[in-house]
Amino acid sequence: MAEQKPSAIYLKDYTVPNFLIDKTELTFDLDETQTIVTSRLHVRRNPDSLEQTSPLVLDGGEDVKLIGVAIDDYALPQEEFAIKDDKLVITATPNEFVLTCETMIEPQNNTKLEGLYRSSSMFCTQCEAEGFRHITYYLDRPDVMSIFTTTIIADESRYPVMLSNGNEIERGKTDEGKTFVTWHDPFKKPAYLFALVAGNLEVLNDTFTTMSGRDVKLQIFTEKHNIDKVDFAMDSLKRSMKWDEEVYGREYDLDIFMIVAVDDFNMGAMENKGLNIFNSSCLLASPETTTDDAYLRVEAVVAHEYFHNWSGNRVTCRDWFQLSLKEGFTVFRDQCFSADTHSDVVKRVEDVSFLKTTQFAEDAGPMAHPIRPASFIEISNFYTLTIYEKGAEVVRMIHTLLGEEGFRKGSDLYFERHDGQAVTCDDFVQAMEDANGVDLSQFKRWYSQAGTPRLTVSDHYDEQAQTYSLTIRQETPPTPNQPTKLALHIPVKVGLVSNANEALSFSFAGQTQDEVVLHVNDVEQTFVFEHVASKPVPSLLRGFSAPVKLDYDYSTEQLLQLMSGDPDGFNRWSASQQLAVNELNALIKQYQNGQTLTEQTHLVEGFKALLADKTLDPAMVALILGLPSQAYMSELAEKIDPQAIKAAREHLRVVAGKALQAEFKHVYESNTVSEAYQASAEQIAKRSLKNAALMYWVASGSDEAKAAVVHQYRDADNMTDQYAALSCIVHFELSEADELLNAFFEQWQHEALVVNKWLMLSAAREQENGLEQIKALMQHPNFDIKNPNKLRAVIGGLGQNVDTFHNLDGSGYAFLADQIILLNKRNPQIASRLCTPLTRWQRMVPALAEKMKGELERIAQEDLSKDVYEVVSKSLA
Ligand code: B3K
Ligand code: ZN
Repeated sequence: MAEQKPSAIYLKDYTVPNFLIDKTELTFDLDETQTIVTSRLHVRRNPDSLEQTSPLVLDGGEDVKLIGVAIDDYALPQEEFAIKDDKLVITATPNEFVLTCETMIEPQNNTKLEGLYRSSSMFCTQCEAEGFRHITYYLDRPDVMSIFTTTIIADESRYPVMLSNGNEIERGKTDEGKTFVTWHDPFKKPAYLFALVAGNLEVLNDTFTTMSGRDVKLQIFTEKHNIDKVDFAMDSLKRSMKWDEEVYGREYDLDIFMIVAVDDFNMGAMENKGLNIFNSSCLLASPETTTDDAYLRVEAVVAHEYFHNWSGNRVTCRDWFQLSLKEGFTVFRDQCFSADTHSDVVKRVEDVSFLKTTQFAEDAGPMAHPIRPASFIEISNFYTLTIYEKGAEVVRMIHTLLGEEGFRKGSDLYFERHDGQAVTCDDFVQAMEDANGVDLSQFKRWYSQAGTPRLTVSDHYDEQAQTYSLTIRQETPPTPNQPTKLALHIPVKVGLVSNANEALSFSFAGQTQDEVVLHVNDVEQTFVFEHVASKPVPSLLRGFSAPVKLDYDYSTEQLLQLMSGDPDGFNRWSASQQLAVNELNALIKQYQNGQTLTEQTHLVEGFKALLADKTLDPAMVALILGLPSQAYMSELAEKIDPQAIKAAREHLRVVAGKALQAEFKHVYESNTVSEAYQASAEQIAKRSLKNAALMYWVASGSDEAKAAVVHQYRDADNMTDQYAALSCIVHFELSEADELLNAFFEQWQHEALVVNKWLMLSAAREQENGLEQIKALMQHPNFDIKNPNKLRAVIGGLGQNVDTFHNLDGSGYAFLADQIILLNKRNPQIASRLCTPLTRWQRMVPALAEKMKGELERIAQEDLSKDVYEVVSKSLA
């Protein structure tokens, strides 16, 4: 490890800034060899600070070279300032002054993709969370909010488009014949929302008329060859703007809203004020090159970033411990938008399935943290599933507790009370409490307590008294630095189902009803339902009303019954998953004991009823057919045995495929879409069912199915069908696998995003010499280690490749560790993300755990970036 170990910072140590910056004037002289940034900061002492004589300390970075600094145009001599630990320290300052700084940076050498950098032929920025300090010296913290005016100077022939936040206010020529453009953003904002783009870009123009009748200019910029792929994003943007007006009463505020697509981006997208910057994978869409899933992602990310304009930008975070204030709330908002646009049950199943697979695993590992962490070493490591997805679940629970109207009253008060401020999660909950006259103090423990609570449920039916009681115990397991846990306030939505598969009504709290939200707020509680006509099957945690694990000892018959008859669509899926999990667990045991895997399965009965039910949404049927994933079964396992899980899943799929061959063939054939491609709920649903059925049908070994899948590949007019067929062909190693994988590359080699799909599928392909294949992919001319999408494609594929990644000789883990070491300094954010599978080492079966741990220890020997250091040291603690 590095000589000096990076140290943590703590929420409890928060103090207000000693100085404020009212106005920020920036000039960028862009050039391929060096970029000169001049800043004029209108600084004054913060009257609320307890330190009225402290020096001015500005954040900077090792990549920022100071050329000169002046106070009120007096150039400071060497002895009047110092650079210490990347910070610019000025001991003596007036109480109010203009600080001028001239700095030099080299965006072309910036491989971290943080601050100002080059992607393809453009300049672009990424400043959240602490990227701005790599552009110039600044008070780079979200509670310092300023009015920005930005001038960009560049050679117009190479950079005809020059963008920044707000409105363009001036344009002209410099004495040297370069072009300058000045932008002014009238809204105060923290530096993390600053953005700049310069390049040779094409634009798609549109307009949106807001609810008060203002016309807003909408622009999406891409490189020339991609401009034909942004219509769907533009449409999504307009629908998001409308939705936020209708559902939250939020109107857009500037005269212009711009989005730019860039190829090299560490994450999905960024909500910079008025100038969102997107990873091209989250913006571009065309039927031929983009799958349905990717269309839905584009729609969700466009909405998410747009919604941040209020939940994040107009009201921002006081400090980075409050990150979930904007991210949890905004994820909740984008989830609701997608649910309203498509099917709410399908959307909920997808989101919950993702949460239970990935966030639950994080919450059970060495990086577990509450949605408002108490400390961190590197904030970039805290853009996590917990902050985002669990954060959204916490907001959703508030919504469940207050109801639609109460929640809206709360959000109105929150936006009105805090417009233009940098606030905390407490402020959010306070607004919800004040608008509704409720006390959420116990509920707030969700913000400070990590770990996934487990609810253990038992029941009793008293036939004579016609009462049914549910006893619920809650327990949250210990997590790092939190050995003991307090009881949480958990909303548990419950309904009762009769043996005849009908909703059973009951009286609860003096009211007759079909469904109730139980307030679980103690370690153990019993809830009594009265006037229950017959012994019910409980339908628990409907709609996944809280992010918890639930234990109730359902019999197979009860699960089959709920799967086909629960009036709550979400719980039909839940029951099917539980049934499949039970069967997979039995198969895993058999595999581990060296027994022959049983051919008997009740899941087939459930599937049969499901496939025959014509009233169901095809998308729901497809979701129910989806076997619990390798990752989900891993999350549930006491000790993860990847080979056993894989064998069990493959076996169950083949058994079901064979037992229901005719049914799958029929469903496959009757769900073809003959109309032109649309990313509509209806078409997506049909394609998802058709392709789910195809997988089982091919698994059955039928020659007809094999011919059908190859035919589908060759005949497809959209990427969803083409890729589904290719994945199936590769997965089952049909004789055409090599030929068609090559053909796929040949066809799409000029479409970077499709090449990524090819890289991923090729890397995930289970073959004897798997690791050699992966190494070859990383040498392929279309691979580029500097591009995070390509790296994620190959390493993501490796992660899915059970035989190669979890090879008992440890070679898969060693290869991953090599990549982490290679990227550690070059792109610390990406390197740190790549560590995730290794952080789970304690959950693996001993032989694999030891190998993973060995690799973490090897990484720990290196001179580590803060990002990788934090994850590795916490994993080994
Ligand atoms: N706010 C950004 C994420 C920034 C991540 C910085 N490492 C995207 C989003 O959540 O909308
Ligand atoms: Zn966000």
